[in-house]
Amino acid sequence: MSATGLPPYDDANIFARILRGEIPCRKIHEDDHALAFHDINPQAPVHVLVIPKGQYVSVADFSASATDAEVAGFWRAVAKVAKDLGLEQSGYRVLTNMGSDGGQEVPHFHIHIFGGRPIGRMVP
Ligand code: D5M
Repeated sequence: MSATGLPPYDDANIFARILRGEIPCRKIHEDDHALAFHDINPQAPVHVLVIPKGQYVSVADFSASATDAEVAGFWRAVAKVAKDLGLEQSGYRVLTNMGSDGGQEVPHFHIHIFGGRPIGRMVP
């Protein structure tokens, strides 16, 4: 655990490797604060991941440690990607998993965007 009580960032995680260009991704968007790419195991016709460029483990770490510019830039990128993918009119879902109970597999904060069909009510 780090001083915040959250786990330390592991820069060997798969999204860190994508950010460093060590492994490929199907990129949709990139700017100063965010990278968006298609999920390798899509759960909907559109299933995209948006990740911050900074090293944050989870939404808790991002919220505690990112600058206001990073937070704003990241969320603007999420909305822009959904809009650019044509999801705004029909709608979409954004979701993040945090920690073991949340089912988080990759320890680099990321938002899932699901769309392209009715996603339905979310129940665990
Ligand atoms: O979800 C982690 C997500 O990351 C899961 O939907 C698969 C996806 N994933 C894993 N590796 C890759 C690569 N290499 N490219 C694209 N997508 C990937 P979580 O919220 O952590 O459970």
